[in-house]
Amino acid sequence: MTQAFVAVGSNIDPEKHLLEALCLLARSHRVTGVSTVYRTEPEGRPHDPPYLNCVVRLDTDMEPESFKLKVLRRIEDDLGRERTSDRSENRTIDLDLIIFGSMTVNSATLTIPDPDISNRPYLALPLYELANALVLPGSGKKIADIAVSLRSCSMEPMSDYTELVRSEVLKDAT
Ligand code: PH2
Ligand code: MG
Ligand code: MG
Repeated sequence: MTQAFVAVGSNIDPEKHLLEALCLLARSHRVTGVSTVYRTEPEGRPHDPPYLNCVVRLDTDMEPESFKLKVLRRIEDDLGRERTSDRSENRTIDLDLIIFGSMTVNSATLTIPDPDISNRPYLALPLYELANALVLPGSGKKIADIAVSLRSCSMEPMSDYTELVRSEVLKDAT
């Protein structure tokens, strides 16, 4: 069993899609933690709608590549995610595998830990909330140090919505 962390993002009808995606994920996997959900400014494309972002922690028996393709990619497809050559296109849901136990992966289709953890506050701060002692496999960087270095960036916590998501997704978690 491996403990993995998945980053969740949406900027098309995000309240609906983030909750739906996590309910689907919880059908096949034990989700053991849901970070605070934040409303965040779109990174890179300032005129796009704002995002909702969070990170979830779960246990899996799968290998990282098949978890990505058979679980995360399927949920993205089910929620109508459209893929274009623009990697920052507005999206119904984005599910990124960012940490997979103590593994590092560097393949054509997957890089773990996700290099964006070091420069995207919407990844680093929720990850720190769920795993404050985490040391990133490979680089040895502490998530605590990264989170402090990125702390100034603007992210609005969505307290009520976070509680709603947790009550649906962590129902059966012990
Ligand atoms: N994802 C992107 C591009 N920009 N901005 C925010 N705030 N949140 C995201 O998840 C995000 C983004 C492409 O992956
Ligand atoms: Mg992404
Ligand atoms: Mg993605």
